[in-house]
Amino acid sequence: MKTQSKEFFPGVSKVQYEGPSSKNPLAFKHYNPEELVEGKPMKDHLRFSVTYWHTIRGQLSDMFGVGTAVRPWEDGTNSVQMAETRVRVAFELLEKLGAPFYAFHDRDVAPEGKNLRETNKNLDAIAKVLKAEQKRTGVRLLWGTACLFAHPRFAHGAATSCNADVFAYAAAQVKKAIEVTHTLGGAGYVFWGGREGYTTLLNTDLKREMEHLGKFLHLAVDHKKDIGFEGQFYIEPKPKEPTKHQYDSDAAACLNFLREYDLLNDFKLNLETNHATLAGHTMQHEMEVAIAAGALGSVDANTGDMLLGWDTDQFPTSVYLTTEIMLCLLGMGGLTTGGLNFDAKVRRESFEPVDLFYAHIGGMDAFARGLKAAAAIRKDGRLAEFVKERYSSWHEGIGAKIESGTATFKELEQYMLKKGDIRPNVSGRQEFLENLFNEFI
Ligand code: XUL
Ligand code: CO
Repeated sequence: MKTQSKEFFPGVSKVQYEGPSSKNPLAFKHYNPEELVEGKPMKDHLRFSVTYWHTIRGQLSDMFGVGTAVRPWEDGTNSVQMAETRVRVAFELLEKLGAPFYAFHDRDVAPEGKNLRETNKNLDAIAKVLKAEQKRTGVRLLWGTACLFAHPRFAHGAATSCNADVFAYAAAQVKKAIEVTHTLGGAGYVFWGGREGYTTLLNTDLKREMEHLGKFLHLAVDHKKDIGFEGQFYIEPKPKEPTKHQYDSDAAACLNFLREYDLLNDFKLNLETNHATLAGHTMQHEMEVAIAAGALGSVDANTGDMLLGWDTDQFPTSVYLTTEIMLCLLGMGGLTTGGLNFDAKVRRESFEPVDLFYAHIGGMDAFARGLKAAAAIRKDGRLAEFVKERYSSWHEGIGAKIESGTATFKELEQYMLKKGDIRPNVSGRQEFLENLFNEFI
């Protein structure tokens, strides 16, 4: 393997922390990797990850026009040689950003061959280069996944396709993708069911398709155990796009699915902010639902545009949003195998290579601020105290009795008959709490 001395981002050196007063657009103002927050370095709280599909492969095309991305290293092919060059591009960017992780779909990193055998060979060849670059830089794989949605063979879905051969192809592809993820020491593996859903129920046997998906995931768990892969499996919910209705539509639907098919012990959720928006939820809602089930695993850190009803995958810049996310994460004791994976792309108008740096630096700084704000809210304690106090009627007397499971309907009726009636006696204080939250932003 020849070593490449060529620099792909010549105008950018290693991004440094310069503090809040810096005016350098290629410096961190808030993300200071080694700075301790609640006794832990920021980098370990945040576990930032760069996505290969957007950052390295994204061409910035949309429904109305071709890609605008200027990427001087691209030679116009999707050859294995080109794929190798892209690995060098990716790791230069990762190193310069100081991002500890990356994530990919199999087809992002290596080209599809003329059949599965050749495709697997291509993937193996690139996996070797990825491994060498991981070793050279210390960057790790947050998770791998398989692209089961771009190729025409998946038009009707993958695990939920009407065609059993497609299920078999998808199984073979996921088997290989898990193996490559394992070889690269991946901390996890994601299942996002790109086309696992339907566009019309007129042609769809919903029950059968869901059962097939359950079976598929069980087979994946079996294979994971067979090869000794200890990374975490995740499901990534999304309600629509590309199908009209995706089976993994939101956190609650995923949890129900996992419970119904006896998969809850083997999967956690990878929650994406823009998907929460599309589902009509806030990210905080999705996170609380997953945390309540002990199933929040990782975060695809992006954001949508409130005026657009599709998955715009923008870089997160709202400190309010990142504070909410970090409050949830700190509250659950932090990320373990998961990370903050920037499943985000620069705008079609932001087509220069340097824009990739501005975007990531902005996202990392926004999360660093969110982390600090969330830690300050926790240290202050008033918010947590308010919530605790709001439920104080459950701490003793009849509330404690109900919670401990010893009260009966009969007894509760007796209790209320004696008491007569009740009136709301505590304000929800939403506005007060919103003001309190803003004190820390
Ligand atoms: C698509 C999406 C995916 C998954 C991985 O909306 O979020 O990129 O994160 O397949
Ligand atoms: Co995603």
